[in-house]
Amino acid sequence: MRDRERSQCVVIVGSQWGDEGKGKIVDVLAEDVDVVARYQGGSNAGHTVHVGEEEFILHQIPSGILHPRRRCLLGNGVVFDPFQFFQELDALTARGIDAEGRVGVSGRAHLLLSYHKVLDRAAEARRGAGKIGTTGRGIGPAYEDKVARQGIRLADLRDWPRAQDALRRAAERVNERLQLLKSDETVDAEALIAEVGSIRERLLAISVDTGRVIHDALRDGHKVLLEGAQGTILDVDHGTYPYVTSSNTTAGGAALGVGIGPTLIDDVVGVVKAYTTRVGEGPLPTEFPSPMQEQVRELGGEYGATTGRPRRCGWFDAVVVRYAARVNGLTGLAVTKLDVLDTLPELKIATSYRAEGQELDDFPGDLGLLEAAEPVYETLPGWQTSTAGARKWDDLPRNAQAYLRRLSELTDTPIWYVSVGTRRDQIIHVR
Ligand code: 2SA
Ligand code: GDP
Ligand code: MG
Repeated sequence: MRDRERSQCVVIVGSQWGDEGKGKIVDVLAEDVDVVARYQGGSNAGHTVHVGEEEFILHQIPSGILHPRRRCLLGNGVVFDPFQFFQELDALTARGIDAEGRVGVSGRAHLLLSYHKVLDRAAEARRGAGKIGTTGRGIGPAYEDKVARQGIRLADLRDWPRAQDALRRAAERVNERLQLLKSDETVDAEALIAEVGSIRERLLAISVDTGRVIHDALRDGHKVLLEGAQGTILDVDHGTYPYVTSSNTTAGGAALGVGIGPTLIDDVVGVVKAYTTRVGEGPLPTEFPSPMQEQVRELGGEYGATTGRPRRCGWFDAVVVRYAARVNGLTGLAVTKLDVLDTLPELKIATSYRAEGQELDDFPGDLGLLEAAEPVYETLPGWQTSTAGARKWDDLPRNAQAYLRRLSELTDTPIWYVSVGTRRDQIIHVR
């Protein structure tokens, strides 16, 4: 039995298609940690945290920020949108959260600038019916620049004349690309330079070596959470490519994305909804038909926390979560939104898929096979009682316990936390 109380460095990873409630779980666990760091993604993320009557939706700032004194970092694996970040920071300050002195961004993080968003929208328009359904936050183009070795990192702003040259070259390149994409938009190099110049000093002041900060914190006996964004099935390597985001969302990306060695990680907590949702295009084998689709969307308030788009909903898919357990090396699960299922008379769980005459018990990498996949379901009785007030395992109705036990068995992962509402206190620590 792992002694999770003694773990110093824990990854919190989305284990479906994102929006599993990572923000809520990070906020709950941040009670007991010193540093929270994001390791990938950017302002495409929408992590919701409720404190008392107030709701906060965090896009780039880690979900530990609502606890006083926690150090909140954005690692090198993040594509960093400085304007959105300062907006978020200023909005927190205006709401009485003293955040400014507690945030740091890796100097090695790539900047995501306005032209990345222009390119994101133009590329989606060009894809037409084959669109990915991106958030339009510039994520794909920013990672493209990074991998093509033409990005601009936060630390690159220190040498301002050189950075200005890089911005001029970027504007030229982007304008060529926009023409190819048949977009009417253009980027003005001097306006871009003025824009970046206006925040340069403020940016350089928050630049840190996140790997060093985390390494030293761990050495000094402090606790660290590495907060994933999106989810396993949106990982650029392990997800439903090309219907994915452009980063490694999985736990392997955590060490890489903040700059520590993987041997420093003690535990990996997979956050899963008690059912399934996805926002954007691409296969979703257990998707509900109408009107169940709309019913669960309303019960769960399933709308994008960044774009407001309706999320697609479906039954819990144990094939997905079993795969996520393996790919991430999950040591425990946090099951969220159990309360959303409170009124349903019966519940289904997909235990395998049938496709092209075969039974698949593992999540296929072949998109065609996945698109053809018909889930094989197991049906369990519902509990039709409110779980919102449950604070320990024994408070849960027997059928809810049986449902959770079955999720754990099918995914071969112990359940460590069960969330039964949006509030901080609506959490069960399963012992
Ligand atoms: P992108 O913008 O290039 O990362 O989009 C690529 C795919 O990744 C999906 N994606 C997300 N899926 C779930 N939640 C995300 N964050 C927001 C939220 C989404 C929103 O918290 O609700 O508000 O729409 C997120 N970010 C990216 C995206 O839908 C594409 O399928
Ligand atoms: P994240 O991206 O993984 O942080 O998740 P989001 O914030 O995008 O979406 C999760 C939504 O579910 C948010 O609106 C949360 O407030 C809400 N939520 C989280 N946990 C629970 C829960 O246990 N019950 C209910 N009803 N809502 C929850
Ligand atoms: Mg979200």
